[in-house]
Amino acid sequence: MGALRVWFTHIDGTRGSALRRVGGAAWCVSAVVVGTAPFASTRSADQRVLYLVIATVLAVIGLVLLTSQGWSDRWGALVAVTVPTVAILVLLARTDQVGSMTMLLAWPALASPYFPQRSALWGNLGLLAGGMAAVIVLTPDPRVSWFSGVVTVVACGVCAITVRLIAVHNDAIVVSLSDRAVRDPLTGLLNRRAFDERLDELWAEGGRMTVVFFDLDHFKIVNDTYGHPVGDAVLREFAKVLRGHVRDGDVVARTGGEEFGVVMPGRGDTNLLERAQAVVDAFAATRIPANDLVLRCTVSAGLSLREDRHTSASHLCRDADRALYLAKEGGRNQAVLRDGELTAQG
Ligand code: GH3
Ligand code: MG
Ligand code: MG
Repeated sequence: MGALRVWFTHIDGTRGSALRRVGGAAWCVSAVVVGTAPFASTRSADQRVLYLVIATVLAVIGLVLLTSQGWSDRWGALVAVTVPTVAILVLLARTDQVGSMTMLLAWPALASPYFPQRSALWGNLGLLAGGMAAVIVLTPDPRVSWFSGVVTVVACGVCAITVRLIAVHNDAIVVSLSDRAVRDPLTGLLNRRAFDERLDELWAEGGRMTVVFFDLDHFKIVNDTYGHPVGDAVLREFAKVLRGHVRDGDVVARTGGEEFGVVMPGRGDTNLLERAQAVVDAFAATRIPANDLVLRCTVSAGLSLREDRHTSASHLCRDADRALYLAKEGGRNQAVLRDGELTAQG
């Protein structure tokens, strides 16, 4: 059970790796069953060889699905889909015991949806259709007909396409769930938890960084005067302004009700105070339509640059908080930088 939980909790990226691992394990278990079963019953030597070949094919697919995380998908698909398909087709073309063995082609066909490129699926179905036509012409087994060939190709196609649709749906759910876990639904910015996590990561990297906290001014009055929905519109508007002023790599979050945080990694020497003040000024100049009115609101900001005296990320944040407090005390609608023991105002 523990191992199963580990599989499912490590779902990441497209074509969920958990799905791939479950599929891989199923293939390997099937390989063991198919490889050993004929020896526990009365089978001819020829049939036992056939079953062993089939078990090998299943084991190859299973092992590739389990271990190909680091491989390029192209190679994974080649080994888990194309090679077994060709191997089975050659086997079918040469034996007079085809019977229901054509259904073996379903195994690599079912492996194809685990690989993101569509060519793994469509290419394999094309190979399968052409290969089956060749098998029908070449096989010494008179029981193999065009009808059974068409049924095989259609059945494999339907199974593979169904699994692919499920996998794509699964990917979409995983992406949306992981996105929802880190985003604030009102503004679309990162939430507090994601902010703290990114802050800790950047702190651990050890480089230069600056934390800025923004807090809307007298926001309670906005809510009390115009109502909560108008307050929400103001929050969304500020998020828009903030987004317009950050650079790639900055971490931007709504850290609380009307509080926002930005972590700017790797920039300690540029005009940080001016940049924060630019956000403050842009917001003060923004006309926010609300019901029949147009509102103007302001925001205060506090900044702190990482310095040697900072012992932790929360120490750095405390300094940014302190600067924000000074900005409020100094009359609001301004940015204040906490720099060592000195405090400069923008
Ligand atoms: P200051 O200038 O000192 O920051 O004053 P303030 O009124 O902005 O601060 P205060 O902490 O007194 O009020 C914050 C308000 O933010 C209170 C709360 O109703 C409001 N708020 C918190 N979350 C939300 C939200 O999601 N939507 C709306 N509309 N209001 C919110
Ligand atoms: Mg506040
Ligand atoms: Mg406030």
